[in-house]
Amino acid sequence: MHLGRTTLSKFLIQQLNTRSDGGKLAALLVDVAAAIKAIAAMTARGALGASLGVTAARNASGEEQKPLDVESNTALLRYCEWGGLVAGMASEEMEEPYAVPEQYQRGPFLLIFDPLDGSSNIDLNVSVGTIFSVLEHPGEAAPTTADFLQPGVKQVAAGYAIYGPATMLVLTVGQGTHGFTLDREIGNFILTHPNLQIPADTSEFAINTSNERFWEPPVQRYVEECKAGKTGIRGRDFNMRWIASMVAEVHRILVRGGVFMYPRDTKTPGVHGRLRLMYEANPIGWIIEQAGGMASTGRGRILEVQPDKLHQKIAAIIGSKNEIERIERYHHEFDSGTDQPYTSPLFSERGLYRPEARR
Ligand code: AFP
Repeated sequence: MHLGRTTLSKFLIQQLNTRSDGGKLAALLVDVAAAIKAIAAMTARGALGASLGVTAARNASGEEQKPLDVESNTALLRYCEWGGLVAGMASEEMEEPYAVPEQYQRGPFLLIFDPLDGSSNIDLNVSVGTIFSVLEHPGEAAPTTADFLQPGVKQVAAGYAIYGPATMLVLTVGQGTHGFTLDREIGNFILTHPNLQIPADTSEFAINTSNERFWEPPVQRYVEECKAGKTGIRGRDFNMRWIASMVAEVHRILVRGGVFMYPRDTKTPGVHGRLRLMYEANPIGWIIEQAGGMASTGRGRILEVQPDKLHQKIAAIIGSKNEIERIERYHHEFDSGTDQPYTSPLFSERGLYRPEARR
């Protein structure tokens, strides 16, 4: 066993030593990591645990809750509420923010999380994850919902865990994106992937193509061009992957490049995307940016979007820089009516996106 390895706590102490509240932020991230280890143990039991199937409950977005969604949520609350580090927490699985119980001290941070992302995969033994984001609490009193509604540029830490063949924790505190692997024998996260960098170009994309008819034309155009491969204007073949677990998708992109899209669509009237701004898009967006990639709605930087609701959904197009710039250009050309003629049926005379239907 190599004893000189960098553990998560050592790494955080070194990275955060210039912040006046760096010790507290490091301690909070160590608590989050402890919750993640507990969730890793629960998910690893698979069918041997009693946590597969669904509960009768639904979350704030009306989706079925699995027992492991609820247990992972509870793990994060219990591990992080007691230490005087958070003023409150908000979760994809809870309608309202969670106030720190009276017996504990309130701390300077707000913790936001999706306790088990990709939970539709749990029963299939496919990778799932946890996503989290840390903000400063702007006040002294118990936080209100409004205190949580800060744009992603205000995050002071963000990360995700992936429960795959190995459990990994990937995080940023604004000085690059770094990956840690859980050493199960000693119970520590060890720095194994320092300074992850996403290649600027890629030939791989991830999107749920069953939604194709609901996409906007710029996304239609991009995907059509990728699918045309060598025979089209891109002049090279692309590959496509879809795991239905954003964390697993993003992890692949961090390691070998790619584009992940859950774009704006017309599937559910009035809802402009599938992913949650505060629980998924902001933390993942910052991690991607810190690794040299981009995170966009198609029309601008995700991290600059001012949230107006805790459970707000948003379009997310993230990954390799040159590809995201191209997709943003396609949106701009579409919005300004300067895009090229396109043969998709959606553009036909009776199509959904006739020129006069454009905003
Ligand atoms: P769940 O956590 O409810 O499974 O949602 C996962 C997710 O938000 C994201 O991780 C996936 O990319 C996306 O949903 C998958 O959605 P599809 O149902 O369109 O495959």
